[in-house]
Amino acid sequence: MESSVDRIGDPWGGRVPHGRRKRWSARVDSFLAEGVDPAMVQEWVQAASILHSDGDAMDIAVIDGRMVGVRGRATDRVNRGRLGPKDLFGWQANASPDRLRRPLVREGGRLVESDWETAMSRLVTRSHALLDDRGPGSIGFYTSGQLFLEEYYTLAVLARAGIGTNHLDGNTRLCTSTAAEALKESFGCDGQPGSYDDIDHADVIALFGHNIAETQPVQWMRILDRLEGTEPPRLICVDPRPTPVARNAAVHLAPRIGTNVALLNALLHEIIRTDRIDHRYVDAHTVGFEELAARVKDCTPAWAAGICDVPAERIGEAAELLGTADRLLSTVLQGVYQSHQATAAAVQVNNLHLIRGMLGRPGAGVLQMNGQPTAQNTRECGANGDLPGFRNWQNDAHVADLAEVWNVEPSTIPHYAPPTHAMQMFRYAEQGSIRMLWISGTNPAVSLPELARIRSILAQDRLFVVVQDLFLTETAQFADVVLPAATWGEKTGTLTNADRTVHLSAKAVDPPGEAKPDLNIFLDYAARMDFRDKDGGPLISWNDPESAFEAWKRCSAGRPCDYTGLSYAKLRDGSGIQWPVNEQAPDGTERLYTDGVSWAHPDVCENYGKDLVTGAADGVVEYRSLNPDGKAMIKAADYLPPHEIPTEEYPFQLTTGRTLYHFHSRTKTGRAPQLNEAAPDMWVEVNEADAAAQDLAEGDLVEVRSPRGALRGRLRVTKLRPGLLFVPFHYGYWDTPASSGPDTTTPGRAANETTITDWDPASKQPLFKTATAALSLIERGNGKQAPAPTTTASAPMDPASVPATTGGPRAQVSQAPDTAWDAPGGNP
Ligand SMILES: Nc1nc2c(c(=O)[nH]1)N[C@H]1C(S)=C(S)[C@@H](COP(=O)(O)OP(=O)(O)OC[C@H]3O[C@@H](n4cnc5c(=O)[nH]c(N)nc54)[C@H](O)[C@@H]3O)O[C@H]1N2
Ligand SMILES: Nc1nc2c(c(=O)[nH]1)N[C@H]1C(S)=C(S)[C@@H](COP(=O)(O)OP(=O)(O)OC[C@H]3O[C@@H](n4cnc5c(=O)[nH]c(N)nc54)[C@H](O)[C@@H]3O)O[C@H]1N2
Ligand SMILES: [Mo]
Repeated sequence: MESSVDRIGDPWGGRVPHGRRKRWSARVDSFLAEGVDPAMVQEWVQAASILHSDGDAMDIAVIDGRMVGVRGRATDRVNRGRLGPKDLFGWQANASPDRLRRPLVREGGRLVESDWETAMSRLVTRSHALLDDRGPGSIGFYTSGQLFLEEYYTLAVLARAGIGTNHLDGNTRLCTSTAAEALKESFGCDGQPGSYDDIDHADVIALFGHNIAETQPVQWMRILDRLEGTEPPRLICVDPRPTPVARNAAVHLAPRIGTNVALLNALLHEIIRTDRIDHRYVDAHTVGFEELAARVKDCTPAWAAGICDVPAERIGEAAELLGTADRLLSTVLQGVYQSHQATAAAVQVNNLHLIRGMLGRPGAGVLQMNGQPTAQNTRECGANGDLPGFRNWQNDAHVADLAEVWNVEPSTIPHYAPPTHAMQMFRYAEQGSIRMLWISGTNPAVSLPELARIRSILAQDRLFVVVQDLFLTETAQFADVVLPAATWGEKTGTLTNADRTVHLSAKAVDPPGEAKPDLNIFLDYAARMDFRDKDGGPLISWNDPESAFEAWKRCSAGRPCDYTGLSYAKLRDGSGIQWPVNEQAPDGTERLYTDGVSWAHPDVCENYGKDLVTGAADGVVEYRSLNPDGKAMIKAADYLPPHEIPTEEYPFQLTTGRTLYHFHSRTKTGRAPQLNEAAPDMWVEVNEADAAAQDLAEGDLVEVRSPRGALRGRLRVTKLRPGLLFVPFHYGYWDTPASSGPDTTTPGRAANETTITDWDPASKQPLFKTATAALSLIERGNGKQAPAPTTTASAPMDPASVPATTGGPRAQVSQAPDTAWDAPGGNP
């Protein structure tokens, strides 16, 4: 039966019970603009979501060249037609009147409208001047996890072989560099072992620092459906906040932030103590077990309880579930990745699976999650700190192979040092060795830590800043040249989600004004710079998305992320397909490591591993002696306390993160009315006991001050762990008039005013989750409420005290079963 549901008030829609090992039923969610009914739609254009890493497949409705709505794709393996609130409503931002329509250039200190010829020639003139005077190391590129594969690949070729700079990284550094690093440390190579379909089979699902209900809502719908079906899974949630995941968990552990390694070591201790080990798997497929067993020998639950402030019995219960699971699925995300021992902790989750032999079978898998929709592609294509195709920069044969693909000399490709990570690029810009920074598809003036410092870096006269975006963002206001980009729905490309599913997302409508796809901008730059290969031919010979995809396929051939069996034709119409796709696996590969680990061999592996404490890279000799046969590597790590611990001046721990209705700096979700109104402004979450101790109440305007800076927001009293403050990071400066530049005099509301310039030593991912702060009252709320949703982790302590978050009539979404899919023998 088709139904209509307020998907702001009820973000996950209704439940359809989903039995273990059964096929997940389809439900087609659709939302059309007011006054539009499906019969009026002239065209449905195939796409996939770009507001998280789920890769939910959908079609865009078009009337007279305008987007008028979206509908989930029932045939797709990822979402079976379901969509989350951001996907249902977020597309409206495309048509926002304040989209950038023309390039801007800085004249006399101000940004003024210009044209492509002027803007691009400024860029090219500056590039040539810097190359002549200071060399390729003076130019840096900071890109995204939100463009398309074709765009990253083109950027990687032009930056690494065209300019010849080592300074190319993505905001994926802030996002999933730990996922990549943890996979490299354990399996020798990036590449997600598990599959979303593991949710259908698992009997225990453990979520480590991952609020999947709010950040991948469609996979949460799948878990919720299973909780109502036969043989429901038991959930373990490790999160200091009362997230929807925590509320549905069989065991909820709410540790002190920054103590994940202690907790994981205790869980490993218990599993080893009780000998819940798959010894055959360990012997056949791994190295390093003895070392792990020795290192966690004293890490008892009682020991960890003291560090994590979690009852030892709860740790025991969690260990019991993990140890007795018959199919265990674990997911890991930012509560682990954005802390000081990020890689060390993420690797312990891999260890849990290795010692229990829980890999490569339905329901037995690890999801070292991605966050951004195309972060996987940034990593594969080498637009982050790796060489394209997961090639190893320390392996000369890999560099030579890449040089052959590009028809350049190996010496053209910088590989004398590890590729520069984003935090280091900003350091170089601060110190003056990077003089041009080209920022595409990311908003660092909101998303990087310690914003006062970031502003001062971007504001320097000597730094030439290029910003390629849809809007005049906080970052664009610092630019010397602003390039207007087309986005999702206005350009064609492919994207790969967190479980390696590749989707095609096609152009549905024209971009506004003179805005251009990022691919065309990069191609135009490469042509103007006249980059050549070693025979004098053009370095970049492709000219549109499909030819770029074909070029990438050649680069991926024989590599773990092999795309050679894919084509645009194959990706059209049906479902997304999981890489590797090649002659051996023409229909894709559901799970990696079904028969031991395949890419850890010293000749094949993506890196030779790092010291988890110092981050120092190992060399090939050490690697060969540790792992001559290319098995999975069990790496132990001792717990180290967080770098900042509460003091009298800063008595709280402070963590930051997301809410269901907004995406990052809200350039899209803040412009979709249903989403914006569900969480319109900054708030601060505090535990009821802490609020009472400071005589604070819901709605009070408070200041959160850290050693770096301060922010203000209204107080929300919740059940998060005592001693902790949580703030969302979605909100940029106070109302900043676009023309007058950032207002840095009033206290900010951005979370990153308070965060620290510090990173995990192995993955270089910054620490957004572990700071300290003081909390003080600015102004009594007098009946006001925090602008925080009630449907999420920020639900108020007393539900009756605050009106429930609802979307009203304009948030009504149609939900319809798909009988063709659900019929016996229907689409498999
Ligand atoms: N609605 C929405 N969805 C999104 C996004 C978005 O902006 N909005 N962004 C996408 C992107 S790019 C990403 S990376 C993902 C992120 O997805 P998540 O990682 O699920 O989101 P976060 O809110 O950053 O952090 C998750 C949880 O970590 C917990 N946490 C904090 N400190 C610790 C700790 O020390 N230990 C543990 N175990 N947990 C801790 C927080 O309480 C929080 O609930 O979401 C993706 N999906
Ligand atoms: N305190 C704190 N800080 C965090 C985090 C946290 O949990 N806490 N999380 C971190 C994480 S995981 C992430 S992923 C980052 C995200 O941080 P950012 O990447 O800075 O966040 P977005 O707002 O998504 O910025 C993307 C920009 O790209 C633009 N854009 C969208 N589509 C396109 C396109 O097709 N082409 C171009 N050229 N531009 C486009 C958007 O308008 C927007 O300005 O934030 C990080 N920062
Ligand atoms: Mo992210």
